[in-house]
Amino acid sequence: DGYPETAVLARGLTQELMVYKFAVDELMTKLKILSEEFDFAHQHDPIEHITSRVKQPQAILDKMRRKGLQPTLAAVKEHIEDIAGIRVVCPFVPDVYTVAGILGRQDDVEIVKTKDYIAEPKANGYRSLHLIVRIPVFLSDRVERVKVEIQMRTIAMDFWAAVEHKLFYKYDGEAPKDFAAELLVAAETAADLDARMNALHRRIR
Ligand code: 0O2
Repeated sequence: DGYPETAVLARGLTQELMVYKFAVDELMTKLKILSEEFDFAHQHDPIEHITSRVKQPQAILDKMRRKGLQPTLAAVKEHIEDIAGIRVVCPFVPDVYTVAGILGRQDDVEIVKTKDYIAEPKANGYRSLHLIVRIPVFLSDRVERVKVEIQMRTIAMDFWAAVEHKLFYKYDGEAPKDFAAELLVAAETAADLDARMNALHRRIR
């Protein structure tokens, strides 16, 4: 973007971002094991699917600017907690807490922060359980403790969030008047669907 210091930082970040990929790889393996073993032990897989991503250097710098922070490597590491991101989508609401609980009890997983937007949805209706975890990554000459953001939600919550993300970005913050109210109703409809599906699941079991 023409700023020499951010160009230098973007290059430095590319190297730094490697450990975030390793942290994501480790957590993806943990979650896959959890999914498979829980299914075997309880005849129910609490995970529908998992996706992951490491934020692009430019997206990290854009977020620093939005937050009004100095674009230094130390500041990025401290303030951007979703450089490494994993999204766990579960069939039912209780599965979200089951997976979070099992993961949090693992010795090498440190829960840094929990934001429960399922218990307390955001004003726009957004629901998800967000965990910031820290896990050790063993490198050739050192161990790095790397932060990863894990977003956990049901299929219905994921549907709402994916579509809301699209609509919100399309309107660029200048949405029609009734837009927010419609989104909120849609989020409540999704939550109702979750409750109905969970009730059916409980009856079958
Ligand atoms: P993107 O484009 O998904 O990467 P932070 O801004 O992360 O430092 P904050 O705002 O306290 O701190 O984090 P929070 O509330 O835990 O939310 C972080 C991420 O959750 C967002 O990342 C989104 O992915 C998701 N999220 C939060 N609120 C909403 C929402 O209302 N709608 C949707 N669709 N997603 C949401 P980014 O980097 O903001 O965006």
